[in-house]
Amino acid sequence: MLIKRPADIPSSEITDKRLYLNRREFVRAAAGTVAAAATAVLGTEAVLQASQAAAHKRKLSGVKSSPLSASEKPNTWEQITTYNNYYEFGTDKDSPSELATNLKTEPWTVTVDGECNKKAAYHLEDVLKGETLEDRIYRHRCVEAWSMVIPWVGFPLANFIKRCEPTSKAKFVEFTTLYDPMQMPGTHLPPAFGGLRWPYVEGLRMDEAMHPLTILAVGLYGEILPNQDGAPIRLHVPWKYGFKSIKSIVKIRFVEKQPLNTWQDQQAREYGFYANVNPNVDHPRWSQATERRIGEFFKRKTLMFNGYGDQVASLYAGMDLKANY
Ligand SMILES: Nc1nc2c(c(=O)[nH]1)N[C@H]1C(S)=C(S)[C@@H](COP(=O)(O)O)O[C@H]1N2
Ligand SMILES: [Mo]
Repeated sequence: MLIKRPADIPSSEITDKRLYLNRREFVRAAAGTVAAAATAVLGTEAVLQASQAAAHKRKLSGVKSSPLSASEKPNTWEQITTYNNYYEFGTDKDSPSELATNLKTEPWTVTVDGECNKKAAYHLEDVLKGETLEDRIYRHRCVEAWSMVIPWVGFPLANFIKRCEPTSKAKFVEFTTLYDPMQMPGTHLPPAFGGLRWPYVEGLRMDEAMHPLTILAVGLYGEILPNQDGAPIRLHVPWKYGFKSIKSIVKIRFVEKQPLNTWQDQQAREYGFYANVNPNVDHPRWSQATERRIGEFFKRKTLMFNGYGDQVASLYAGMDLKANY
């Protein structure tokens, strides 16, 4: 093992690093180690090819526009691909665009497991089989009170779920992101420096997962999804805070009990399971009443369910949304 896991690093070394490295530099140092190791194993040429695979201008064909799109002007490609949350590649907004370029997304396997009849390791091509890709312009609201409008290319998660034939015991769907410390320098960041425990896990109630607005996205602006945005396949649930929209999915599991999602597990006071966008329920450390659209100066009012209330409010009829945040 070339790279020390946080558990292998003596605490004296961590304390030492703290004296002269900030979080960002720590992740960069880890990234350097990973890149050096990759070069040693693959040779420089292979590393260069891998980074080219993630390049801009890889058009997806046969994309239809969706009637479910928001009628707002999307953010730019530049904004959507350089201002990201993807902690596996660092906690700074510009880290994922710099550190995720070499993530190997081909071939890609999504394992389907749990309460369903069609348990299998699906190649990405099989997940996409028979799907018409749609251009879906969705509002995207991060719990940190910024927002964007993103022209995803994707298809309804419901379509894939039906093909998996969940049993009557399947009440929730659990999703897991790839965890590969060799490729993901951010996973070396100890929790004391803002790191998480991996892999990243999210969950939806079955009716949320089956809702026509819930999509699996494989593209952006008509092109293959850039790695920093969750390539090759990520969830987008437009009426929920961004952290529900899990990236680079390798496992989908049908379960009877409510899954413990990463942020609720690790900061339960601040993040719940439902995470519906709600201007009336503040985050313990800041207000959720307004948001800053990336690229705009003035803040806007945050809308209940991120403006998708007409379509999703009925899912939560009779529920106390203050208790179920
Ligand atoms: N695996 C994984 N998925 C993730 C995250 C993450 O850190 N790791 N961050 C989440 C958060 S907090 C947000 S706001 C969105 C950001 O998506 P974007 O970078 O495509 O805008 O991804 C979500 N999915
Ligand atoms: Mo977020």
